[in-house]
Amino acid sequence: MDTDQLREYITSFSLDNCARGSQGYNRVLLQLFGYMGNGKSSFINSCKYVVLDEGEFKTYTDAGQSDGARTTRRITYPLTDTITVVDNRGCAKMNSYETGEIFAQLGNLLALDQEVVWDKGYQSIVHRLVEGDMNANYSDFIVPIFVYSVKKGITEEEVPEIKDLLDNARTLTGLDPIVVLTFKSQGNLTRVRAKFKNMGTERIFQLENFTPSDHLRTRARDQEILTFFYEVLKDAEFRMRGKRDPPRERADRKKFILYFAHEREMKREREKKEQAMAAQQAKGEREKATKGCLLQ
Ligand SMILES: Nc1nc2c(ncn2[C@@H]2O[C@H](COP(=O)(O)OP(=O)(O)OP(=O)(O)O)[C@@H](O)[C@H]2O)c(=O)[nH]1
Ligand SMILES: [Mg+2]
Repeated sequence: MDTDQLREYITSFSLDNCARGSQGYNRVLLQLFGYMGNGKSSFINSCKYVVLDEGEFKTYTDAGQSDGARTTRRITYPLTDTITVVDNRGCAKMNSYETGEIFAQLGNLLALDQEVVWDKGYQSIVHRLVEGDMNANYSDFIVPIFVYSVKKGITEEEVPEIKDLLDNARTLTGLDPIVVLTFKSQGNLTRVRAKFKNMGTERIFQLENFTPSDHLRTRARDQEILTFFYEVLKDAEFRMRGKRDPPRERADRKKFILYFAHEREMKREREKKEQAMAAQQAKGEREKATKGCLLQ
C-alpha cells in the first residue's frame, strides 16, 4: 500500500466494521509507556503530523527540551474518530512502585487526563482503583505501545527488567506490546532491535521523531508511522474476531493489578524482615567480637 492508501485505511477505520461488530468497544486506545525522555510525547506529535497530514508541524504535547520528566499527567490525544493515543507518565526506573502504577495506567483502570502519582503501597493502589471505578470505562480496546530510545541503549542488566515489564503488559492487555524505537540513528539500532527480538517482541518500529528542530517529511518517515498504525489496527481487527466481553476483561485487568500489588507488598515485607534479621545478626556478632577482645 502507498502512503495515501494507508492513511485512508487508518482515518476510516471503525470497530463497527470488525467481523463481529464493535462488541461494546468504541475506541482503540494506544497506551504509550516507557522511560522518561524516550520520546513518547514527541511520538504523538509525529503521529498527528503524519496521519492528519495538515502540512504544518504543530506541537500538541509537552514534549521536553531535555531528558526530564516532562509529562506528569495522563493525557488523551484523539487522532481519528476511533483512535486515541494516551501519553502516560514516563518513569525513571521500573522499580516495583512505578511498575504497579504503569500497569494500573495501562489497564485503563484510573481516570484519564489526571495527574499521575506513584502509589505508595497496597492500600493506596486499592483506594485509587476504587476511585477509578466511579468513572469506569468499558469501551476502550487497549493496545500497549512501549517507546524506547536507541540512544539510551540496553545493558544486559536492564534486559530482565524490561522483559518482565513487556510480559506483564502482555498478560494484562492480551496483546503483545508493540515496540517503537525512537532516536533510531543515534545509537546501535541493530543491537537494540536484536535485544527486543530476543525478549520475544514481534513487532518493532523504528524512527526519528519529528521535532520542532527536525520535521522534514520524507516518504520513508511517513511510511514508518502509517505502517505502524496499519499494523496496530490489523492486530485489533484480528483480536476482535473472537468473542469479547469488555466488562469481564476490565474485571480481569483489575484482578491482575490487585494481585500484582499484593505480591509486591508481601515481597517488601519479607525484605524488611530479612534486613532486620541481618542487622540483628551483625549486631550480635559485633558484640561477641567486642567481648572476645575484652577477655583477651
Ligand atoms: N533527535 C531526536 N530527538 C527526539 C526523538 N524523540 C524525542 N526527541 C527529543 O527528546 C526530548 C524528550 O522527548 P519527549 O517526547 O519529551 O520524551 P517523553 O518520553 O515524553 O518524556 P517524559 O514525558 O519525560 O516521560 C525532546 O527534546 C524531544 O525533542 C527522536 O526520535 N529523535
Ligand atoms: Mg512526555
